[in-house]
Amino acid sequence: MTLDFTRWPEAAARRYREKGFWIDKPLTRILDTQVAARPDAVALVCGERELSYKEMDRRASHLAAHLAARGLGPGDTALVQLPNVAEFYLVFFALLKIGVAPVNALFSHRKLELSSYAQQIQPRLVVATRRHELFGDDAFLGQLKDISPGLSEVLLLGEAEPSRSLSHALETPAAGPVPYAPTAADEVAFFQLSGGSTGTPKLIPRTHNDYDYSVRASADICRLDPDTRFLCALPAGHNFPLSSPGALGVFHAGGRVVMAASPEPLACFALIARHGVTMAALVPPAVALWLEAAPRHRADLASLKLMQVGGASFAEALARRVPAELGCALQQVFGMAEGLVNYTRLDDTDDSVFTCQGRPISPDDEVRILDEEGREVPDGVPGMLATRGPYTFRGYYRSPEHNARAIDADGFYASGDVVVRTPEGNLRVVGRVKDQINRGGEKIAAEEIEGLLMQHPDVTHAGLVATEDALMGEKSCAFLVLRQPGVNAAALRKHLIALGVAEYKLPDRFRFIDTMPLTAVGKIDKQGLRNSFAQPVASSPY
Ligand code: OOB
Repeated sequence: MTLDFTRWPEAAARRYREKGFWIDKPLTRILDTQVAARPDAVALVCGERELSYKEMDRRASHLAAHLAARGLGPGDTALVQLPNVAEFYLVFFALLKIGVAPVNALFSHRKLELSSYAQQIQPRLVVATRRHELFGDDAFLGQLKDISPGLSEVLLLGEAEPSRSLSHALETPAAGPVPYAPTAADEVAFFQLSGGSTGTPKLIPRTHNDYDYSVRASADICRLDPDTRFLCALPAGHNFPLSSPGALGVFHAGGRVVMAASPEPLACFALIARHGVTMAALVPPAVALWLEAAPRHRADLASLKLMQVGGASFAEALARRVPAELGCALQQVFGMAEGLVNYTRLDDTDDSVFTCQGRPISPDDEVRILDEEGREVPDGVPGMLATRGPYTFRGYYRSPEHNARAIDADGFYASGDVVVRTPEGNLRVVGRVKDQINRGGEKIAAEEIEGLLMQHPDVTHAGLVATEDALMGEKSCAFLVLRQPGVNAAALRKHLIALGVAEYKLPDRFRFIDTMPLTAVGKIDKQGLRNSFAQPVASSPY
């Protein structure tokens, strides 16, 4: 059994193999290689726990056998929601071993996001923690079962009942031999989450071949080696800390991943000092907090050699402070869960590193920068980024309508970013055409929130736009036209929370207006809304 997804055309796949990008090995080879090469080296540090490669593999194998014995295998999917704990990688490798493709939901995701993912992948397995509000009792699990009738296995962290305890399944060897194997390397290994600009969050099938290439090539570009100690402080499942080069790149190189619950500076500084962390990956607002706290803790940061920053625009003024104030090199990373990742290189000039977001991983990453008519623009002129390549997907999972818009006839994915190419071949992100708010690296699809606001009986029109914010880069503001006066910001927040949307997607501000400005074609005039944000609005309750 295999999952249906949009494959690369044969000719492209052949070329990627010939060039050695696709090596036809499952992602489990990352772990297998290290179990053979350095079984006792520490792979993972989480709190007081240290796991060697051998121990990581042993636990993942126990879980793999446990699930395979229950009939899970290729063609099946899993919905996984874990915080930054060692179990995240153990579960990830266990599922790869048996060919079950997971969606790794963010810990901040709530009922709406998880239900939508379950709807789309129809999971047979849910892995979660009792510590999350949705899994404190079994009510939501019941709802998931209604959405996905084939859901037969649940494994929870913090669960007392052994048959549903994730820890128990990781620690307990199978009673007898159980056969299992990963899916073929050109099949779906797992699903990445799209930041999205549509009403429902979309899923991105990633194959072993394409993802493994991005991991290997990223590890090379960032010069990872067995001495690398990587602080994983962003959500572990996000494409940046997972594969750019992220934890998988570090495992590939035989290094060590140190897990942090969040990017909060003081806890991270203590981890850096204690474990000799050499590399960290952060979003811009977290770097700002680190810069603020660093002067009082400079000694803690002595081992840090490389700070990667990505996920959202990083102001040049902050970028310039990183080497001097954190005592390490800076690397900018402009990537996307759909594939393409750009890095400034470690030997680039200071000016490039401070002002650019880097260049693609692969010589076969094709990047077109297009004007409104779809013509390529010259270097130095801003245009919309479209890309295809050996690790850029060819279509969202089961979303033919959206794919028709996001991917052109030649297979180029339009990321919705406005970029400029410099004469040196570096990209600079200068804007965005997709209807998305980038709240410090966390992406909010305007359409999704507008749809939820419109579900309130008193709302007739809703428009969500980005507003500037000194720390977060962007925050969100909802403009609303009401059927009748009365409902206020607090009531609308409550409405959204009750619908079960992740908290980071709640509008930071609400503005009430009499009429919604429209464009000539009758769409909400987002630019008009953004412009009016700067001016006080007469009917605002503030
Ligand atoms: C990363 O992935 P996603 O899927 O959460 O978000 C992708 C979008 C990009 O299309 C762009 O709009 C924005 O996030 N973005 C940046 C950026 N890095 C990402 N905008 C400006 N400057 C940057 N450096 O965010 C992601 C995936 C892998 C590695 C790094 C980031």
